[in-house]
Amino acid sequence: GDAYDARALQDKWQARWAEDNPFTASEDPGDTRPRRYVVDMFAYPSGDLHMGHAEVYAIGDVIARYHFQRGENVLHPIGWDSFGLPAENAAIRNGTHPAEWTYANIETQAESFRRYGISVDWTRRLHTSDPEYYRWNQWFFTKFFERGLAYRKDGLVNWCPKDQTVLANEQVVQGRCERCGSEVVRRSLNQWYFRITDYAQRLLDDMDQLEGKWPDEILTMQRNWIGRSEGADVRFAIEGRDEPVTVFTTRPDTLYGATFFVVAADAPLAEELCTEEQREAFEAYRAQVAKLSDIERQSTEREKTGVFLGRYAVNPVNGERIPVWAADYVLADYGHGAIMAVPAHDQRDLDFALKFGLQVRPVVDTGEDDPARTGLATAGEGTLMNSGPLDGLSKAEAIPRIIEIIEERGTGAGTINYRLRDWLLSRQRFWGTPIPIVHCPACGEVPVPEDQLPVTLPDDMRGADLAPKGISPLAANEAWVNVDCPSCGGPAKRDTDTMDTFVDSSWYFLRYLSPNLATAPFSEDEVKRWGQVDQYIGGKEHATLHLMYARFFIKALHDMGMVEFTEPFARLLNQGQVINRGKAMSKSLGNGVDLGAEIDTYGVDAVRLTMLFAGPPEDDIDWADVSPGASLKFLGRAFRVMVQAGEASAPGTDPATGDKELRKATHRALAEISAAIEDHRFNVAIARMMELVTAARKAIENGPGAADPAVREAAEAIAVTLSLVAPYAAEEGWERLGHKGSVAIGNWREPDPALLVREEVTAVVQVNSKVRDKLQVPPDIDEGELERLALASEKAQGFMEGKTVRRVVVRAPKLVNIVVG
Ligand code: ANZ
Ligand code: ZN
Repeated sequence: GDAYDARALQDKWQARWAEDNPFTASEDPGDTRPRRYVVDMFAYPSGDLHMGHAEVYAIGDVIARYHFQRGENVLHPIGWDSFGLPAENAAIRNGTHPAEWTYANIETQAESFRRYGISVDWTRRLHTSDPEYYRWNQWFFTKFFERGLAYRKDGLVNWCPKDQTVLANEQVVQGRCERCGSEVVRRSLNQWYFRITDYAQRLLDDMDQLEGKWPDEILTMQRNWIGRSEGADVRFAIEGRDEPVTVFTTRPDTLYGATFFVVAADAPLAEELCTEEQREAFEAYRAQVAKLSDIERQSTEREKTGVFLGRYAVNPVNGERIPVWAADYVLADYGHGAIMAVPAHDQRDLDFALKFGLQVRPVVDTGEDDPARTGLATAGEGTLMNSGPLDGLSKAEAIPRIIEIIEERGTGAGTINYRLRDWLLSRQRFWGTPIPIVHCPACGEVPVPEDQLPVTLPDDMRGADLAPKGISPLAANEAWVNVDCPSCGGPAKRDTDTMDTFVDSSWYFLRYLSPNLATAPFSEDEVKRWGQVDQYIGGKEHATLHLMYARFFIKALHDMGMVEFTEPFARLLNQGQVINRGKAMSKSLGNGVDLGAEIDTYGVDAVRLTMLFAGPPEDDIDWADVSPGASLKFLGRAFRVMVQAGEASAPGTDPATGDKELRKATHRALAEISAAIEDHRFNVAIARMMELVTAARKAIENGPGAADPAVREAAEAIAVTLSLVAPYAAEEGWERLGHKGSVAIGNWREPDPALLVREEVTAVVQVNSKVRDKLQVPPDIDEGELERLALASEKAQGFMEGKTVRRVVVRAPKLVNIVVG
């Protein structure tokens, strides 16, 4: 039939693509075509693909297909991030092994990806839960361990009471578990970490490479997360204690204004410093603090609380005794967990001082009113006072001066502090990469030697065996846990924790380059050839998680001499969310939209086109505001143009003799579509495709007719450009136009510059019906634009001075009459 039949085309072309594999990247080192590496963030296999997947993969696919069309050697792989809690929770519910749920879902998603027409290289498919993959997580771990980048320590960790596992700081969102939303509590545990803090400064500095190529928003979030602060460490002697206590301050210039000292109430130091007289009050306070969630503690609204510890600290510059308090607004795990309080210039300290009647001493004259009276700390620029040798200096002069002084006296030093914490790696769950360490009573922590990797997960555990217990379920599997020490051969035990799954996703884009390599995580030669990921596409929810971890990983691999570059992703595009009726889709709101149902109703092409036409890719798409039905109608019109042109002429027809107007429209569309795609303005590109279809229809129906060579040229341009967004309609249209093989590869057309030149016409500008200026304008200028140009004309303005514009008559493109009075 001549009508566009989405479903029939999907079946036909899926089978063809499966047979021909047109999207397989060339591995031939002699292939001189430019290489292009496009990666979509891989999928977590939780059920079938949903609307969010449909959007991100539609976007990645336009980009990949554009480069395929340009004749480049494109690598556009696919994989699954297939370890993680949902699989394990499903296994516990169903009495099964997590692998069953995981691999069944992967197959379902793989089918859906094929149906969705994504231009991927299926030969490189990977799953992170395959031992062939995760053995390399273990290999990296042992290399990091050797380099001191992986280490174990006791510490207060974030604990999710529901998932019964620890969480990295990055996985705690406003005090809640990023996955399940439970309120996170603190626990002291011995855990494995990656020393990402060693890279804090490089993570900041290398953002220079990403400026303008990653969204500003992500760079800002990463900068804030790393949280670099310049300042000083200052050591305060504590009466009755041998060791001084160090505080970190960003305002060492205010040292003379420190009137009290505060220790985090939940830090061991507070307990230690508390005197016997104050013990009871302190214990009561600490119990009260322990009950608060992190959300409450971090609230600035809440009134300040605290307790005097009965002891005094000594200011190292003036010998002044200041009282030591414990409070919850000082955090145990930032800086040194203790502060010098300068209430005149720090609002938190001022609130505290006013509540507890502590002294407020301004040391910077900012010209503002006394903070003790106004309740407002003064943080601005000013001149130092009450500060001995600093008096009269500006803040900028005083900071280096006081640092000099404390360094000379040996009571402190200038320093840089980062908010970033080390990456907490251990998880007390089953479905992840086992940490490849053996604990030996004689040898300590022994990494599993390379020839004994992978340490595979046992396959004899299912259902209730996996239930969360606060320690890893693996600990109960004696056959698995008990091993011979790889070093001394004596009886030893495996580490029973598994790795955070963000380890898996930190390097998968390197594995795609040589997915079956059995001797190394990736081929260094292939990495040299392909280089960085040219374009990465995914959600901004990963700003301080995956995107930070992957950056760290690549720097560590760079330092190990394994990769030449220092940043994984040259360019990053964050898509918005697909929402419905103004809200994120959710079961509880009942506003979910089922991708499969949309595809059944409108077809893949129309759903993809709708996603991309809705707006710029970084904006959210409200599915209630878009019209897949209209997309389907457009595809029907586009298809008909291709069919009609195909029936009326044959491939190879010279377009030179064709209708000039249509030829110009075609070449302009080609130029504008290229520019829009490169700019990631896919909606604009589609609007141009729509205009081209309209122009071609006009030429067929009211112009030179379907047999005109310009109609064929336009129809072929429609097939080629449409293939980026609606591959099924485009493939079939291309075939109907008489071509053999897929339209998708190497068919992009460069516009003919001669056909891009725009003609101009003369527009007359009148003021009160007298001609005052003449403008050269394009013949298709719209009225608003012409009116704007006329009103901006200096000559016309000379006759409008002091008068009011009453009315503007616009006859585009020839005439504008400005009526003034
Ligand atoms: C004295 C002072 C005077 C401060 C002043 C600020 C203004 P950022 O910029 O976030 O690094 N501080 C240090 N450790 C803390 C902790 N564990 N919990 C809560 N607050 C802590 O903040 C550094 C400033 O936050 C430090 O500088 C310290 O207060 C406080 F006019 O020291 B300041
Ligand atoms: Zn041993």
